[in-house]
Amino acid sequence: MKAPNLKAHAISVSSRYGRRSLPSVGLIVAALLAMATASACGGNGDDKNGGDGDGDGDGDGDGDGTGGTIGDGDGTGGTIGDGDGDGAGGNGAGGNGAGGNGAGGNGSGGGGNATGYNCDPAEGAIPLLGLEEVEDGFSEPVLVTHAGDERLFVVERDGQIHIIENGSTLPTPFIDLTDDVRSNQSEQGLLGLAFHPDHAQNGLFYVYYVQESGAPDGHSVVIEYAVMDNDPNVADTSTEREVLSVQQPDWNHNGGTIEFGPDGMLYLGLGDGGGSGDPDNHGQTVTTLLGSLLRIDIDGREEGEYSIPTGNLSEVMETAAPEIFSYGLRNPYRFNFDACTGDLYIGDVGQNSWEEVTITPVGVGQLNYGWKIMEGLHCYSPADGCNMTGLTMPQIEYSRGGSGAVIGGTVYRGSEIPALRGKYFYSDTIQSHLWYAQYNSGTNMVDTPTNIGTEVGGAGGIVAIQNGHDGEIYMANRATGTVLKLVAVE
Ligand SMILES: [Ca+2]
Ligand SMILES: [Ca+2]
Repeated sequence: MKAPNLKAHAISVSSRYGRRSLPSVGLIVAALLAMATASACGGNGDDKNGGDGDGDGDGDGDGDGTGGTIGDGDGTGGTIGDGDGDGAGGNGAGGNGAGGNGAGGNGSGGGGNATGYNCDPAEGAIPLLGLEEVEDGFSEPVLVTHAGDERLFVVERDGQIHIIENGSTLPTPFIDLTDDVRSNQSEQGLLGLAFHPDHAQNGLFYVYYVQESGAPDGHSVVIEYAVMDNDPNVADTSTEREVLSVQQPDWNHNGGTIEFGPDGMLYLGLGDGGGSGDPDNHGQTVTTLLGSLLRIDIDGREEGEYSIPTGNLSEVMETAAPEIFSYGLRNPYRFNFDACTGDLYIGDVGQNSWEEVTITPVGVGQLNYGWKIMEGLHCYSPADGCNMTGLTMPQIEYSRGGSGAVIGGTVYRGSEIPALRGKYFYSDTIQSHLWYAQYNSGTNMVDTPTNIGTEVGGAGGIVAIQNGHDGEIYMANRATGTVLKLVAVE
């Protein structure tokens, strides 16, 4: 594997399970890859929901997770796609043998619903593709995601989350945060939702939104909740716990994604604070959280509401705020981890000229993604002759063409369209484009993206491209109020 700064910035995924000695960078990288492979493909079941993983954490990539044998009862230990997704309680856990990642396994044992992520290689020819409506009637849906089972969770910008189950929306909202959420400006609102890796056992989930309180433009907050003891389809709002709060200096560039990584840490993308042209240079200022990718250990409570895992930026840059994993972002509205490789795909919305996607190999952090020294692959400040030393460049960029906003999507890991496995989907919500591209970790490049915006009948308004528990790709269209599924057209 080759990647800019890989040797310098590979990290250990240590965490709450304790820090391990690290034999060499090469082995760490190998171990991290092994971790991703083990957790995704080592067995049947949900890599998020854990199992009996007891990776030995010695960094040699030989994790011995036992999840594969108990996964869904068939013990095939094949791809994670073997999970039958029927959510038989007590089954379906596993596949989290965390091979030698130094984290000692993500599993907590028991419970969990099998997911259908399919990590097999792509096969066959890519068919004609289309978007099928799953459900309509939502108010500005900005995200669709899952909790490790077949339900789809739909996040509405003004503060409600709804569940689609068996093809229809449940009558009672999962949660209603309308009174807490500031959504009067177009980039504000309830923007992010992530389920704890052990959600099936502990019921915990996290929301990210711009809070009403706090002049001039609210605080961006991460709040933890648990579901009701007797009803996993309804949040227990009495369990509210504020995890993180960041003052917003302007109404725009609020990021929007929170997601658990393959290391079990919670990642949060914060924009540069807003305005235009990053007037306060937050992107390159590491003493503030704005303009950064944060990484915190939500289960480590010794230091307050979370703890700081090893491997963050401050280990190589003393002045950096401890929560920062990487920096130099303008507005990383949507990012996702590949469920099978753990690679991180960040869509960073551009200023006036270039939209970009940067793909970072699993576990690699302590990077500077460039803003506002650069916009995409081009100097921004200064406009000519900027110093690119040490900056991590995007693998994908395209012209805004006057206006645009990249929507970072996800990698197809489903079973229904085998030819798409490994393909990364992303869009431009304003230009109505929808692309797929194949990332090659060996060259750290993508092949020429294919634009299927016209083929699928337009992609305007799509603001989230996410996996369901089945690895298939679902989308939220904010403009039409619909949730869509990527399908093969007969
Ligand atoms: Ca802002
Ligand atoms: Ca960049």
